[in-house]
Amino acid sequence: MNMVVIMPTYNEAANVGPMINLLFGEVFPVISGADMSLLVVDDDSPDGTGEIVGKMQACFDRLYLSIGIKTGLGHAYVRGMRYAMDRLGADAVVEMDADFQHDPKYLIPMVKAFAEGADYVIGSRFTPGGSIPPGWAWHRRAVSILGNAFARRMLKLPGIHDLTTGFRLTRVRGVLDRIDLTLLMALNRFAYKVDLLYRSVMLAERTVEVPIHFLERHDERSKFSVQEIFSTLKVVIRLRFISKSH
Ligand SMILES: Nc1nc2c(ncn2[C@@H]2O[C@H](COP(=O)(O)OP(=O)(O)OP(=O)(O)O)[C@@H](O)[C@H]2O)c(=O)[nH]1
Ligand SMILES: [Mg+2]
Repeated sequence: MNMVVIMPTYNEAANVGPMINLLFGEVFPVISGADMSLLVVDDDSPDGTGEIVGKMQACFDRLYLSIGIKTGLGHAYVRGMRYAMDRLGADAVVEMDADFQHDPKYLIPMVKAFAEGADYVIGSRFTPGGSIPPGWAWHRRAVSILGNAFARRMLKLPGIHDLTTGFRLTRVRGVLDRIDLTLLMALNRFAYKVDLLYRSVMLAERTVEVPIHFLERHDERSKFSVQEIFSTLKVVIRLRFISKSH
């Protein structure tokens, strides 16, 4: 069983090396029942992230690199998902950040849930046992909590507590291979995530949430923006109308 962790990077020179070493050194070896690969999807980062990964490929057979131009996070994921399905023969893919906000240790319960029959596994910050960073300012916490509650109601997914998380595992056959990735909304932004989640949940026979503690970024640079919030709300509202008309 071929599992490909897809990790988009843009200016992650400080994080990507330690992340690759942690995954191949400590996490992948303790995962049984899946052959784990890592695909870094870099958008020609000016800080040399791609070169670091390129050099490390000499040490790790199952480390892959796709370099492209920067057109936004969703497009990077689409490129990575195509690569994983078409060239690496992935049976499942994982979406995961490179900046240590997603603790790689959660891959272990996520792959386990998949091995036990889940088609879609959500690394959830809002399910009991999960959390958002306690250091986040109140307004950022409020946006995250209220935004999720709104999306959950609008999309009528009461059983799903985290619709905007970036840490997810998807079965290829029957789920990812049935989604036309080019049609996803807001691929130039983070907002594509809620569209992809909605479609995946609709296609998956079994969706499971695994609680995660979402960590603070390693450096304190943050791209949290009002534009991203509005873009996500817009996608949720459009999805609601699309689902109604069916
Ligand atoms: N290839 C690619 N990767 C990206 C792009 N934008 C973000 N990323 C990567 O996607 C992951 C998530 O992006 P972040 O910038 O950490 O987003 P975030 O966690 O919502 O925001 P922060 O609070 O800034 O960490 C990281 O691994 C980034 O390096 C992009 O346009 N292209
Ligand atoms: Mg981040």
